Order: sequence, then C-alpha cells, then structure tokens
Amino acid sequence: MTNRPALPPGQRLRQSFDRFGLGLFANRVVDKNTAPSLRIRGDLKQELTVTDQLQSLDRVDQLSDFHCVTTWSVVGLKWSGYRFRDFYHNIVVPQCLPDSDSHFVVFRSYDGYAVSMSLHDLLRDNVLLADNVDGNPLGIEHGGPLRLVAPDHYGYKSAKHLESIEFWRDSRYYRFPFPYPNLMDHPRGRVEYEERAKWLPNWLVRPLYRVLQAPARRKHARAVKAYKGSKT
Ligand SMILES: Nc1nc2c(c(=O)[nH]1)N[C@H]1C(S)=C(S)[C@@H](COP(=O)(O)O)O[C@H]1N2
Ligand SMILES: [Mo]
Repeated sequence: MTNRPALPPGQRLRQSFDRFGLGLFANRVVDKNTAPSLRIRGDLKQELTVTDQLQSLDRVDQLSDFHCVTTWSVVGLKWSGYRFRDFYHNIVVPQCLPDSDSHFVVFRSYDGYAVSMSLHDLLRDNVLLADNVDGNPLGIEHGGPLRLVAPDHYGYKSAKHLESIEFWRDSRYYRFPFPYPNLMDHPRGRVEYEERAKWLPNWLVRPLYRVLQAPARRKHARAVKAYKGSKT
C-alpha cells in the first residue's frame, strides 16, 4: 500500500488533469500558439507590455498539486515557467514603478475571465507564471500561452490565457466575471484554510460545487472536442 499524504480538507483525488472552469467560459476556446505578451497596468507610473523580457528571468520547474474549489484535486503536476516574485521584483517594480500600496492584483484573460489576488499571496515561493505543464507548452486546455499557477490557492485563482496583470490600490475596477456572484470569489482563497467562497459556509459550498462539477467538466470537454473537430 502506498502512503499518500492526505488531501486538503474537502478535496477528492482525480487522476486526470482536464480542462475546467466556469460554464460560461467553456465555449470560449483560446487558441494562441504565440509567445506570451502581458500588459501591465494599474496604479503605477508606467504601463508596460512584457514579451521577450520574461526570458531574462530564471526558469523554474516545479512539482505541485492543484486544488479546484469544486473539490477535485490532481497531485504532482510538473509546471515550468517563471516565479511571479522574480517577475514582480525584476520587471514590474523597476520599470512600472507601482504605487507603494498597489497590492490588489487583477489578472485578466483572453477568454474574458478575471480574478484577483493579494500581492502578498503572489510573492510566495511557489507562485509561477507558467508556460508549460508535464513537458508540454500550454495550449487550449490549460491556459496557453501563459497562466498563473498558485498551488496554495484554489484553482480559480490560477488564471489561464493571461492577457494582462493590474496592480491597484483597491478593488475599484474589479468584479468576478458577470453573471457569477462576487461571493464566489474569496479575497484570499487559501486551500489550507478552506477559503472557498465569501460568506457562504463550507458545509453548503462543498456539496453545491460537487453537483455542479460534472456538468461543467462535460461542457468543457465537449467544447474542446468540437473545437478540435472544426479544425480538421
Ligand atoms: N482564463 C480562465 N482561467 C481560468 C478559468 C477559466 O475558465 N478561464 N477557470 C479557473 C478554474 S475554476 C480552474 S479549476 C482552473 C482549471 O484549470 P485547467 O483548465 O488547466 O484544469 O482554471 C482557472 N482559471
Ligand atoms: Mo475551479
């Protein structure tokens, strides 16, 4: 018998890492087989579009687990990319000169997805801007050309298909993608403390999300199949 470390509270193991997300985004397939291009904006002195500069950062390979808020987890994913912390300190700070209190970070994606995290949480050692998983460049399934990977936070914080990153003093310009209620987005979303949603108790959120999980997965799988079918 193998001894697996226990999963975080409320999580159940899955063997395959499938494309997943909110239903609204299932049919918004982002097919960007290009080099990453990231717009940086917010409460800062200088906006910037980052392309080749990313490659000046140290490449990091990392094994980490992935925990979706709807209670599925996959373990031992091998990501490759750049540390968010290096990106922040070596590119954002010197070139964009963010205001000293611009700690509210918003990620916006090519499919219209948006999510926020605190700068404090993003500066953890294991937060990556990843371009590769399990040896493959990220594609339409897992967030090409570049996505966030924040393993200590629920999967919905790991925005795929990144288009821009914004550093704001407060949450003025942000809401969780309409029509989904803002309460689906916990300000921290840490897996360890089971911060699944704002205000709602976990005894309610767990079963609710478990029911919604399978239909969402099917919708995402169907969309990929239809998209690939339309390309052949
Ligand atoms: N752009 C974008 N990022 C996203 C999502 C999405 O629909 N669009 N879904 C989030 C959710 S809920 C999860 S669990 C993970 C799923 O990542 P995967 O599709 O690589 O499994 O992406 C997150 N990031
Ligand atoms: Mo998720």
